[in-house]
Amino acid sequence: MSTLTEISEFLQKGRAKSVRELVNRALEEGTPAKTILEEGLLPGMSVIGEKFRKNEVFVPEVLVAARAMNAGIEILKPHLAAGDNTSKGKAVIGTVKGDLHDIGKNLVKIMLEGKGLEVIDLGVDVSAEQFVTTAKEQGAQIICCSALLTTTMGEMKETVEEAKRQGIRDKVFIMVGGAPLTQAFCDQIGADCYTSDAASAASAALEHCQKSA
Ligand code: B1M
Repeated sequence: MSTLTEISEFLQKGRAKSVRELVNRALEEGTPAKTILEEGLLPGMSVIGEKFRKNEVFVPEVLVAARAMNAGIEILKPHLAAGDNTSKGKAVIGTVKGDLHDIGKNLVKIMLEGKGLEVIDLGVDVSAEQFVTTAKEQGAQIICCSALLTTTMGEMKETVEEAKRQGIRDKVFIMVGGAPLTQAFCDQIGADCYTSDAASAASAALEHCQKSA
């Protein structure tokens, strides 16, 4: 079995310690961090997601798998984020109100930092007011909202409306993403940018900062 397949298997079993060891081994073997993420960790989490959907595993198993995933990402972080250190812009990031999923949001954060953006991470369960007030106080050009639940993605519209209420809509670039989102939804709520993955989000954010500099 290849190290990447083993990473996926141990992630599915929620074995954080083994995932850590295997991710380190894969790095030592010269496997690029992006490959370890995309061909080891993410496929493991996809299998868990599919089993969760079919009621073959339940929240506790998903939670330990998520911990194992985060353990792997933590090791990859310096490798994924290795890039330019000069600040290219400032972004506020969070998972929207009512939503506790943070793995995708954390990946977007790592990629943004890798592109040289300063990132203020508000964590999970973040209200529209928190997003906008923080962006205003910190002078951030970008707000990044992540949502994984169909029941919470509507919160992103609140963020767009709150930015209008606080008078900063024309100063802040609102980016949205997460598994249930689409470009059509982004257009419908009046956000500025939708991307389907973390790396594209970081490229779009950098492009916006360069254009508006
Ligand atoms: Co939850 N969960 N979960 N869960 N969970 C999903 C999302 C679900 C699809 C599972 C399923 O049914 N197949 C389903 C949602 C159904 C729906 O809404 N249609 C679901 C459910 C129902 C729930 C609960 C309601 C379960 C319950 O309690 N009965 C509950 C809700 C809790 C809450 O949030 N209030 C719940 C809880 C949990 C755990 C806590 C156990 C755990 C989260 C742990 C954590 O995040 N720390 C969990 C997990 C792990 C999942 C699955 C299995 C995996 C999510 C994940 O991390 N994927 C998920 C199934 C799935 O998605 N297939 C599922 C890996 C991650 C890298 O992908 O976050 O999509 P993702 O990020 C991607 C892109 O979307 C994008 O970049 C990343 C890739 O590069 N991206 C952005 C993300 N944010 C972006 C922002 C951007 C741009 C791109 O710009 C700003």
